[in-house]
Amino acid sequence: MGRNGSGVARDFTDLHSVRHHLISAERKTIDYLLICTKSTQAVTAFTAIQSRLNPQSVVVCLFNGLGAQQQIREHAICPVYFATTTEGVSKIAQHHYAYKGAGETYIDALITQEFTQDKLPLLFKPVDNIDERLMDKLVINSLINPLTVLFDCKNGELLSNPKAMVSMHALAGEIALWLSTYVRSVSADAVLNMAVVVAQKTANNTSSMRQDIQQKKMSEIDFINGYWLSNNPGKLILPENARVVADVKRIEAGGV
Ligand code: KPL
Repeated sequence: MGRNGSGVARDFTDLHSVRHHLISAERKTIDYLLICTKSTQAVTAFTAIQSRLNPQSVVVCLFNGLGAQQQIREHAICPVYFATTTEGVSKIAQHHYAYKGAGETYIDALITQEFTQDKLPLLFKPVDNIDERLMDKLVINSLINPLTVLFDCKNGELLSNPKAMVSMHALAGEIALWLSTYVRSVSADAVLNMAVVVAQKTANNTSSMRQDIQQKKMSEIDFINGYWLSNNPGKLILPENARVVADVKRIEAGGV
């Protein structure tokens, strides 16, 4: 689905460098809708296509960040399931994307109310704790993505940059405080470790946020670090998150 809900032809190059031409079928009613836009565009894309859903349709939200999933669920007339993925794609030209590496894709196990496990696409691994996994992904994206923009580097390069690591430690401390206050007790070291492991595994990746900035697109910063700031009823002090949000927005607006 295009960002405005339109059907757009796209090219896709797989891991074996084979190029596929994909054309979306224009049918009136949508049975299964997979939303994998940017989180900044998910609600707009859903709203544009919503009239083609019926109560028997099934929607799956598959994008980074947190916040937009809940808004879509509140507006939908059909079941909405949450999923998260570490599959990687990169845009290599207008309407041409390349698969950059296999990751894991988890989906709320409640999806098995709609499909028996053998009918579920193999890509999806049903899990009982999707909310926790979405939160873990948010933690990882909060510690890696904005810093790759601010230090203009690949994921792995953060680990050898002392200034980036000072910031990553500070973000880990604030996010551990947020999680321990609102969800479950967790140490700053445990939070930091989650991001370090992923930065090592994806060392050669350009994070999705850095790609957005390089392509002069709006970043997902409000749905990533911004999430901790806007879901903070106890008014915890989170200055490093506030700083990276402001700095990424300044760069996004064309500043340095
Ligand atoms: O999800 C990612 C992203 O770039 O959005 C990570 C895990 C950081 C990999 O690049």
